[in-house]
Amino acid sequence: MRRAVTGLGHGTDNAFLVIAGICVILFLLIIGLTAYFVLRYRRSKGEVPEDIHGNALLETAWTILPIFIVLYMFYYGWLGYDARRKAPEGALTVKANGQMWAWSFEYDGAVMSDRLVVPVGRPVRVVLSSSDIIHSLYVPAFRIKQDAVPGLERMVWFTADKTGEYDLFCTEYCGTGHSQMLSKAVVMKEAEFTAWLAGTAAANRPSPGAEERPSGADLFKAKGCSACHTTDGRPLVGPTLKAIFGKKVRVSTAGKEREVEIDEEYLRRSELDPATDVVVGFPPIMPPQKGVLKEEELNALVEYIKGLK
Ligand SMILES: [Cu+2]
Repeated sequence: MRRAVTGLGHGTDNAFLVIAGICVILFLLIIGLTAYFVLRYRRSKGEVPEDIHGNALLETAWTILPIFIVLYMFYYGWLGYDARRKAPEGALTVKANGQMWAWSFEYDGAVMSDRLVVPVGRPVRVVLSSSDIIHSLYVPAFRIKQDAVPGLERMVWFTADKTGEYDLFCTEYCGTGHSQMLSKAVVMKEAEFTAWLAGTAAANRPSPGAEERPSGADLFKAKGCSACHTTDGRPLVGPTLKAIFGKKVRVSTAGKEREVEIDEEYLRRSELDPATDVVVGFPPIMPPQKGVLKEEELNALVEYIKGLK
């Protein structure tokens, strides 16, 4: 598999190769000997000698040898594990948060992104958290995989050594939208990365004089809405939000079906407490945003959805 990481990534590959190599050797040895004995001592040849009972040397050997083989495998695994426990000083810190069903990445508490953007050749420390249940951040090209656990902070680090775009997955089954929980890890040259960071920070910042208001379109991605709702008419895990404002929709309210018009109040209710009215034909699985979204974020999202034509 394509690798785009220095140091630790080699350790992972080495551990894999060492363990796989030992398995292949053992497999060939055991199957080879079995096949040889089956042929050599087959009954029709009448060459079966008398039964052998006990052989101290042989039994000691096949007990002691495997112990060393297993310890050797453990040693290689330990090397990789130990090196991963502590990120180098001065590593760039990125906060990653998993939620059903999207990743969001935060730089310096200000810049938000739905992709993991990192500079090439610099160690990056990813601090993982989760808003709901266990997710797991997995970037095969970086040879990293670490669970994001609610209530705990977990850490993983790497140094990417090739620019480019790499697949980023959630690898802990986390519900209906799990397979949509995809993103990209983007490795940029240091100068490009600095420009990206500044550009994204400027886009996130309100223009001077304007009141502080996050953009609904950015929130829609950053808060993970886009993992389940499209704006182009396709249904996903949840219904599409294309041109829904003012439309009538059939919902299930406390087990009874009814028709409601999608107005501002409905949009607010559907975000804060989605279980109240569940659109018929979709599962009642959206996580409530009460206490998650700030008032201005909710307003921005409602405005954004209203404007989707
Ligand atoms: Cu997940």
